[in-house]
Amino acid sequence: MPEPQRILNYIGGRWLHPASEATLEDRSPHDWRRVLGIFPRSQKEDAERAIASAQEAFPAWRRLSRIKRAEYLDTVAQMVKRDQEELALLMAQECGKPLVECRADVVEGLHTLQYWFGRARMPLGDVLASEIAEKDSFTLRKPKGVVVCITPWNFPFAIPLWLICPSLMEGNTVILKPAEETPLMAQRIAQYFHEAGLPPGVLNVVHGYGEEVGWPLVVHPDTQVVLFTGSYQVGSLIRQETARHPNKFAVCETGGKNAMIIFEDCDFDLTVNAAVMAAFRTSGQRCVSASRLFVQESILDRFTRAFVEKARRLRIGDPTQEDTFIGPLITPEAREKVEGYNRLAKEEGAQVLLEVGRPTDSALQYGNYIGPFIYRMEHDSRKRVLREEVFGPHVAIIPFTSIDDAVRKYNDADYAFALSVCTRDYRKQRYIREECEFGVGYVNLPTIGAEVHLPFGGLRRSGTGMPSASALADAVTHRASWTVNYGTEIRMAQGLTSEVP
Ligand code: UN1
Repeated sequence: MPEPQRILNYIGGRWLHPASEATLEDRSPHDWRRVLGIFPRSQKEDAERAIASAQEAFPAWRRLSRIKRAEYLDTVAQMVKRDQEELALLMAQECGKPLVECRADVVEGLHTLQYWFGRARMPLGDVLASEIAEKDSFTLRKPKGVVVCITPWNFPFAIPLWLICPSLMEGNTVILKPAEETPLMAQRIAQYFHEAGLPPGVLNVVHGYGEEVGWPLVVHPDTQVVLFTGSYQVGSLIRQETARHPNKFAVCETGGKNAMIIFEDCDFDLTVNAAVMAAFRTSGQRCVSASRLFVQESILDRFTRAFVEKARRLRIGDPTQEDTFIGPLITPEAREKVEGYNRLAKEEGAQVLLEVGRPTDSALQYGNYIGPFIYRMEHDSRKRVLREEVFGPHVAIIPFTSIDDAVRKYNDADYAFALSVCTRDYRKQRYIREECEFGVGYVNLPTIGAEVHLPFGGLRRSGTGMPSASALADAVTHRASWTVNYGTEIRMAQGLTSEVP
């Protein structure tokens, strides 16, 4: 077995041990005995060091031209292109996603770098007329300061870049606190920016537990923005905390209970494939994975048979193998949580259609593997399994009769993130779009696979209602107005007199 890699904090352009010297282990989801990396268990002191360095770097960074700032993203993009395959393999080992999905995650990160590089040359505000002919008004964006990015393990490359790239390009400095399950991928991101020659302190990375090093970043008066992707419980604490500060703002992406609405006139084979992808890609561990399939009663049996048959045949295995569809879950605790929900579904009266469980293959015995769990259940908002986010290959098939019945059942939920409607009827497509609450919507597609130039975010428990990805420019900048008088005297708008006695 190869030696575990040494992972360090990156603060002020230097690779540092945490002040306490304490460390944590980064384990392989495929073989939990295997330690891939040793990383810092940072504390408040380390967080404060990173904040001081980000604060110090801010004035010079924001004064640099927007286009020059963006050129660092282009430099990193070139390196990522060079290393794509190696990054994907490392990710498969560290986070357990099948290789094809890891490649897409790397490409999504690359697209993010390219998108924000290009966007630097696009307008950053408007020119507006005034009531007074001698005046012009402008809008512009001003960076906010130090941005804290707290990111999950399920997209360990793309999501940190989603948050870092707009923050840096708009002139903020950044502290990344990556998930403790995927520190190696975060280390790679820091290395790229270091190699690109980013000035010290503009990007900092601190590793460790959320409670120990993430929280001090959130509560500190000198951090202005918190960008968080993770659980509703943590996101909600962050929102409450940031609300107490006069000058702090949070954007939180906090999961979903996403759904597909499948009508009898759908393109059947396409829809079955879309449902398999939505429910089981990433083993259901996406914020946008579908765990509720609303199926019109007239095709319920036919759809169920086809869907269950496909799910039964999905290949569970080592994520570094090309033909694996379902890799291991991220941790043993994650698997126990999913198993708990599978049991709960039965207790709540689910009719189980497929329960693959833990694979018996001895090659997978040390991994966090679990296969698909599919059940049929009538909609009932009191059932916890139909309300709570499971984050695993666990999916309910729920019958509906009419379009209004589908809308009512769909909206009867705590989360509102991704929605897909499958029908050939354009009127139904539009009705669903107008009547259902969601942030990321699809027609005749799975609920997964959003592209980086779209806004990405949900409502209710799914987020702050301020989307992420391309929409983040609004969160990391303040839109200021700037009005200039070219006249030789003061003339006021709104009919206000400018006479001064
Ligand atoms: C997530 O689920 O946390 O839309 C992010 C998608 C990916 C991003 C998912 N582009 O499926």
